[in-house]
Amino acid sequence: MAPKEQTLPDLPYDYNDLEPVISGEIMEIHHKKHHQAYVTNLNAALEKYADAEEKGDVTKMIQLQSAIKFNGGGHLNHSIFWTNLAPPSQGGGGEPEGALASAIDDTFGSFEAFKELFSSKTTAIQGSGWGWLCYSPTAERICVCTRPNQDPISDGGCVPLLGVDVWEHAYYLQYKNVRPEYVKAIWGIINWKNVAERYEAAIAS
Ligand code: MN3
Repeated sequence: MAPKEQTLPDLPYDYNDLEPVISGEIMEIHHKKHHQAYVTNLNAALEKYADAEEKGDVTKMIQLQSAIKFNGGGHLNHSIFWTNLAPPSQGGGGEPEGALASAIDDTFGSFEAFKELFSSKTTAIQGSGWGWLCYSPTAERICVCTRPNQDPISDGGCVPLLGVDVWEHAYYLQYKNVRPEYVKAIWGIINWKNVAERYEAAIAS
């Protein structure tokens, strides 16, 4: 059976709506080229996997795992990332409210302390990767974690709430090598409503 084709999701805002924090040029390349490439390569790998599965070729199926993880992770991570962001005119920036705000205060002491921890861990990622605020259903708490490459946070059983992409393609055209400035600026466009909805869904399930 042919696998269901994965598709590039539309952004919930225009490419230049996140300026001056993220330039329209970065957003367009990031979405149309990078994210699209993960989707295209994922579909190709899934198709080959289905073919290998039909033939019972376990060797081939194992060989395809890393391409599926890398491109599938890239597709999932970016799909979350786009919705985690919003222009200030659409509610981006500010601080979380409600149950998520309480969980952040309880876990990290304050919103400022959370931002500091998230920023320092995310900035310190060696090479390419992602910083995450996630929810651990087993520990029943939120936590800040990082992942290299496109490894999905769900690997360790956690539910992703907020991801920040620190691959150079996410900031280099604008911030050059200064990753800390990009991470500092991104707080101005975080869609806390989206993050809070993800948190509420995670604790309810
Ligand atoms: Mn990216």
